[in-house]
Amino acid sequence: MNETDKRFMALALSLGRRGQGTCWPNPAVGCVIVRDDRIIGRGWTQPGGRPHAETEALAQAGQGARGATAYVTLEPCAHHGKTPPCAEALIAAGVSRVVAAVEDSDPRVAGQGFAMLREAGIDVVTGVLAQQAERDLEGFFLKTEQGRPFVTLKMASSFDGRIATSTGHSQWITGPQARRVVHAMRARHDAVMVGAGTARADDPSLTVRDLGVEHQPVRVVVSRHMDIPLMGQLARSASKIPVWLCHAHHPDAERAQAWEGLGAKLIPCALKDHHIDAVDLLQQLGQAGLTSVFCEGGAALAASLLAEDLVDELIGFTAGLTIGAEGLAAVGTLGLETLEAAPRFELIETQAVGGDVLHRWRRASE
Ligand code: AOF
Ligand code: ZN
Repeated sequence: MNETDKRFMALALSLGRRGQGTCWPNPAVGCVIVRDDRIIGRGWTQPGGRPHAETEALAQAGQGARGATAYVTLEPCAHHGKTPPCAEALIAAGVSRVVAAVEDSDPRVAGQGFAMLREAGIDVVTGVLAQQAERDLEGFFLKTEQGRPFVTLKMASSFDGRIATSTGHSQWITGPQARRVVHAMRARHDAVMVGAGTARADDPSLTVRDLGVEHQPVRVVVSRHMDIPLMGQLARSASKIPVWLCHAHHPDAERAQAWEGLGAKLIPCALKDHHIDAVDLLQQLGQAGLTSVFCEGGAALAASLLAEDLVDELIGFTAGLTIGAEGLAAVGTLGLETLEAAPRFELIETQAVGGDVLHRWRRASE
């Protein structure tokens, strides 16, 4: 591994990130093709997951790819999908060297892409900036290995950890800058998710606004009885921007029909202690293709995800106001008796955003 390889891989990683939130169920891969130290092709996985990053980059490079080096953030695929495998395309283009960050965990690939390249006499180097690639592709790996998407739990709360007053007044705790940052975060996830209580109390649209971004994440609403107002913002926009309703089996037929008529996708989930089972919920979302979910509350959904150890990252926006013990706590009951049993996270970032503080935490490594 040399410095030049790292430099071009860093570029491939940044290109790969452009696809985040838009290319599910596929991973957001980046690719750079370099010849004589010059970049002759760049690509990233396209919306909906196809074309793959390599196809895009090879098309730009054209004949120049002969004898060039391809930098890819994920092992090139080896399977025949709608188009032939990327490994084959790289071989056919005459690339002489392939530098990859990480192996693909999809069982259809899992080392076979590298094997195909090596068999064709291509020099293959792996593991370049692997740690960064693993982070960027974590949701895809979780989906293929555990069947569930990566979960980010975001909460905007007062200094004393409240998300609303006792009368349910919650708009706005944090300032406009924090809200803008939240919109950018939404755009990088495959889906935004809230519980029914939040959908009723805030009537949110859960869209990405004012950023010049066209792509919208899926809006997932977790509601056992599907009791979300049919005249609300989510319902009104369901025909244009996807709404997925995760509900209990055997829903009220009229409500189900109404939501389906509006264009919503209905996802029946198992129950646990009279609530939607968070484990089953995430398995269903993984099966539907999502690799990352940005959960924006409320307290009950947050608690059920935390209780099942399903939160990979926490993002808090803390505002400089206090609401008091009568306010609504950010997280519902967890039934803990000792601190040892509390879900723990490691701090990875703090930042002032307007008049609020942003803090990001990651699941603590055991
Ligand atoms: C690549 N480059 O840019 C991506 C890859 O359904 P398909 O045929 O599009 O294949 C999806 C699989 O391809 C996906 O599960 C993952 O293994 C790989 N994704 N591979 O060579 C890419 N996005
Ligand atoms: Zn491919």
